[in-house]
Amino acid sequence: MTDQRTAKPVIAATGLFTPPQSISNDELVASYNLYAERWNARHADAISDGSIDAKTSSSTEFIEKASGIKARHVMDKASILDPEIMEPRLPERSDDEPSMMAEIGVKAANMALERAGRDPADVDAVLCACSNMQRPYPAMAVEIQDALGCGEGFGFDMNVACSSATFGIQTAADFIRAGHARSVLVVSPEITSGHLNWRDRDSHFIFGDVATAVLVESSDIAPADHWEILGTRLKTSFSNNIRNNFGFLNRAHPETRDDDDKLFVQEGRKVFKEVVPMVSAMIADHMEKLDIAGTQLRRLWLHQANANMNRLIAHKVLGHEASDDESPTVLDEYANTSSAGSIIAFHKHSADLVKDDIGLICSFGAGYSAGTVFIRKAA
Ligand code: CO8
Repeated sequence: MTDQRTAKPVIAATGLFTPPQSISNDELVASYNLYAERWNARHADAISDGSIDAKTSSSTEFIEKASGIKARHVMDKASILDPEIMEPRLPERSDDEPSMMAEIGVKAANMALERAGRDPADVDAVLCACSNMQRPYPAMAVEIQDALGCGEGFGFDMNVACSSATFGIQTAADFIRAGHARSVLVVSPEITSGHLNWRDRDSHFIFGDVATAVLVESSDIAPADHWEILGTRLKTSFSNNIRNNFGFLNRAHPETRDDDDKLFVQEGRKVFKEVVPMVSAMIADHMEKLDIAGTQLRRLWLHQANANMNRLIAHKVLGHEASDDESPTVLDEYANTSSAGSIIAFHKHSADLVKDDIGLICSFGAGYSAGTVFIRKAA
């Protein structure tokens, strides 16, 4: 077993699964505007007597300017874009088949394991850390553990919305520090398209589907080319400004059941205003604790919700306007992928860093919740 005096948690490798289908802003807006036009025609009388408001059009220019999002990957493009459907259509699978979330999680996990040269049988624990679970039980993590062939160990699901992956990394690091595990997979399959209201102009552009995996290991078994975890910190503070009321008790009050309001809703502007200072202060505090100055930070892999939020946070942390190299974005291609966003940014934009470079993985979102993970390249 691990010598607890010397074992340190590290990031050994990451993996990414990107769904092949993608929707551009122009395609999304065309579909929404056709839906809105047909809806207005169907409700013409009520609109003209003033009892309901007409739906106004969405716009590519607004989306790009307000969020930085240009496209999003999805598991099923055709049905989302069909103005008569506007939901993904993912055929139900039998209990003997892999569930869709497990399937894409396994793809990302296998990439992380291959990159680390790790035999799945040597993984001690699997955490499925994401915003929406496909079912309550058996846990998605246990299915992933089985599908990967992870031998004897344990797995469980955890949900802290957009912060799930960083909360998972700290949990994995704590298992390693305590000697409970030496190799832990944190898997974040996000099928956000299933919980997004594609008929809501305010939010229809925000999310995309993806899966990521982070292999957190004890330094004594990790490949030489790893990232030391210098420190992790988590924070939550209750807010109703980002909410999803989907739940098993909804069937107990069918009279108020309405598909549209049991999906993702948010007060985007309030979130923006409240979360930017909260996260900036949290990062500054954690840096002080770790004795890291802004000038020492080579790169920030921030949560991917909004390009303008990231610009403000990065400016505060670094003390100057961040370049794309210092604070890379994946919003243009992936949109907001909830817990996976900062991990995609790290996965795609970390290979060029060199020994002793220091960076920050940071996520934030519903709860509110936020997590910071400072790392240093070991070789
Ligand atoms: N097209 C054209 N105009 C629009 C559109 C549109 N699609 N949408 C809104 N507008 C209009 C509004 O009507 C408004 O018009 P007016 O000024 O006349 O009233 C105007 O544009 C401005 O609207 P907003 O104030 O809403 O616009 P913002 O500049 O604030 O931008 C954003 C909206 C992009 C949503 C922005 O507020 C934002 O990104 N905020 C941060 C949100 C955030 O970080 N949220 C985190 C959510 S993720 C999370 O934690 C939970 C994950 C759960 C996953 C669930 C999967 C579904």
